[in-house]
Amino acid sequence: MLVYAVFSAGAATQAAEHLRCRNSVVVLWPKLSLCIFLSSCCSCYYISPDKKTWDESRKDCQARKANLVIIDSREEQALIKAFNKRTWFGLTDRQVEGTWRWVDGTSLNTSYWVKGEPNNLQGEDCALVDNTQQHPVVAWNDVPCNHTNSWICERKVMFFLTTLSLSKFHSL
Ligand SMILES: [Ca+2]
Ligand SMILES: [Ca+2]
Repeated sequence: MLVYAVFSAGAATQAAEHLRCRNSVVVLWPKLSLCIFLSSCCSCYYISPDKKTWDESRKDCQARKANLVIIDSREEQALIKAFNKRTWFGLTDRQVEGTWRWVDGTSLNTSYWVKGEPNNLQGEDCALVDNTQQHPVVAWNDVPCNHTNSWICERKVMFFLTTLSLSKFHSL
């Protein structure tokens, strides 16, 4: 079973809609974060209410002991699309034009670019999720890194549902 703990005001409704479809449990939490518990791994997310450049967004994530989200499954991409916000995530081709890398240095294997993207139209080196796309999953576009957008941080957590407790959430 998949259990999602949602503690975001803005994204909670959208995420809850998404999660209901997946027969999951949603737990509301009075913090701007969201945790997903799978059988083998867990991630907590932060969905920003404000907007910053890609670099500023990444710094914000690092200050939360996290990083811009690395999307490594279709399910995770669908979840992030379901937040329905125009958001930065942890993918850039800044170092080598056309070679997209995640913020942990790993290369891009599976991608969800909108048709015609990435096009590097204005020297576009940072990727975002375009919430205006109708497709439930495909939504990536490359845009200039100095544009300001909302962002999503991800932090992997090392505990399982059985050990879930209020104190552990607060310690995040
Ligand atoms: Ca580029
Ligand atoms: Ca583009």
